[in-house]
Parts: sequence; structure tokens; C-alpha cells
Amino acid sequence: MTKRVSLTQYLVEQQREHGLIPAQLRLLIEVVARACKRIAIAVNKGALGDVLGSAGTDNVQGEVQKKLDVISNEVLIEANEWGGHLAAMASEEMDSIHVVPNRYPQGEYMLLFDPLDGSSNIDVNVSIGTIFSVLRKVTNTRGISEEDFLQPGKQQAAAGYCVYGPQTTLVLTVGSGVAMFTLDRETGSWVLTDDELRIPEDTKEFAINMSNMRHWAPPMRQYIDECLAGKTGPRGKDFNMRWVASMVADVHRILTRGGVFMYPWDQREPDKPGKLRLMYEANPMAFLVEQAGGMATNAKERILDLQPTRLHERVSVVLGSKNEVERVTAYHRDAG
Ligand code: AHM
Ligand code: MG
Repeated sequence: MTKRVSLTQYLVEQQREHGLIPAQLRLLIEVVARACKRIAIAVNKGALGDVLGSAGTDNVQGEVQKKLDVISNEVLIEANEWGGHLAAMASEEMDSIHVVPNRYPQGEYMLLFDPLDGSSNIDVNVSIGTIFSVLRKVTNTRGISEEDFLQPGKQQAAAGYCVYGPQTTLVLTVGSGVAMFTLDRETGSWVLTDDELRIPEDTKEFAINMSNMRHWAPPMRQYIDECLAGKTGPRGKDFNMRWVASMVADVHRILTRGGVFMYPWDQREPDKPGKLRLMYEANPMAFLVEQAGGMATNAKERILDLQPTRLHERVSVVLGSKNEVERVTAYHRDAG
């Protein structure tokens, strides 16, 4: 029988070898993984579980919340509140931070999440997921406020996501590479199925919502035009395109076989840097991508270096295979 490594064993061994996972962080990761299992069960029930459709409410970004957005948010909060590993949580689905109630001990970590990413795909049975980012409270101030969360992504202690797709997979980094776990539904355990995901430096595949092309900035249009020109164009090769419209699924494909994912600024809302959120979408994905040998920028600068000014701040995203991200970023920098 081939030996199976569970998430717990992986975390214990990582701590032993690299000393990167103190007890509170291990508990945190295990609790998030357990919450993701519960979300996966709700997702799988679909119409049978009365979890599809709209919740009839809007979130802080003015987007309609789906029932599963709300359920997933509650599952993550409930699971994480009492363990003593967290000081506070923040989520795409909550206007402000959720401080751990006084009746529980406060831990040193802060957890941010997009509880259910790819909401537009829930009702049509396409892969969706949970994205999370972990920060440490670095200030010595008593109590906790939104300010404590406003740290650049390079300070993340851990990041990961779970994809609810044909398989349920958890992808994790604590800063020493990227590991993937697959949920064994019979035993209910997360089993290590890849301990070192690597993104190839070159690719012939891009992911972008092409319907927005006419709204993009010229460097973005130039890059995609050159890809579309194929073998006889300036790139001298044919490109393929994929767009799941769930960031988790698109990034998962890139971590598995390479590619470049882009959600750029566009002129319809010139004051918004992009659609995706910096702190619980772009930062965790950028950390994973870099740990797998890829690159992530906002089309000009490294995402992990950006100093956030607001919890729900948005950002342009270009991430994936290093040489393509470098090219897109160079086009934007050259354009000034
Ligand atoms: P969500 O957090 O409300 O689900 O929105 C984020 C999603 C990303 O997963 C995905 O990359 C993007 O929005 C899809 O946008 P579009 O609908 O323009 O294709
Ligand atoms: Mg999202």
C-alpha cells in the first residue's frame, strides 16, 4: 500500500524541518481546511440542500450575495472563532473586521478570506472555491482594528485556496513551496497529492475576460493582440485561451500546467484599479504563485510589495508564468 500523508502529518513535518508552522498557525490551517470540507458538502448538495440562488442581500462592494456566499462566510467564522489562534477575521462578505468575541482567548493571527470565490458560477455547477490569507498581528497595541490588517502581502504567514470542482483540492503555502491536498471523501481526510507545485516559466495559454477588451489600456490590448496574432505574429507561436471566471479555478490551472491570468484596469471605472480585491484575492494568490516559481504584479509593481490602504481595496492582477508576466508588466511600465 502506498503511504498516504495527511494534512496534519505534512504540517507537523514542515514545522520539524523548517520551523515555519507554530502551533497556533497549524491549528488555524487545520480549522480552515475543516471549514472548507463543510463548505464542499454544502456546495455538493446544490439544489437538494436549498443552497442555490440569491440571499437577497448586497455585500460591501454592492454585489448581490448568493446563499452560498453567506453560508460559507458563516462556516468560516464559526469554525475559527473559538480556537484561540485568531485575533480577528476579515472577509469579502463583511463590511468591517470580525473581532474574536471576548469569551474566547485572542490569538496572534488574523485571517482574511473570500469565502466563496466565483459566485457567478455557483448556480451553473462550475468550479468555485475559498481563498484565504493569514497575517500576524505585528503591532503591540491593545485590541485590534482594521489598521492591523493593512500589511503588504509579503508579510503573509500562510495563504491558500480550496477548489470545489470535480475534485476538492486544497492548495497551501507557508512560505516554503506550495503543496496540494485532495479530499478523500470516503475517509474525510486531506491527502497530500503534490508537495511541490511549480509553474513553468513559459506558456502558450492566457486567461482574461476578452469581452472587456475595448475598455483596456493600450499595453494590455497590445499584449493580447500579439498573442492572438499567433505563429505569424510577433510572438511566433499560437496561443490558447481559457477563462473559467472563478479566480480559484483559473489560478489552479496555472499552478498545475502554467499560463498567465489577468484582470486588468479598465476605463469604465477609471478610478478603480481593477475588479479583484487585494487583501483576500490577489495577495494570497500572489504568494502561492511566487512560491511556485511564478510572478504576480499589478501590471507595474509586485503585488506582494503593495501597501494596502483599505481592507476592501481593489487591484489589477497579472500572475502566472514568469516570462509572460514580465512581458505584460514591461509593456505597462514602458507606456508610463
Ligand atoms: P467574486 O469574488 O464576487 O466571485 O468575483 C471574483 C471573480 C473572480 O473569481 C473571477 O476571476 C472574476 O470575478 C470573474 O469576472 P467576470 O465575471 O468579469 O468574468
Ligand atoms: Mg472572489
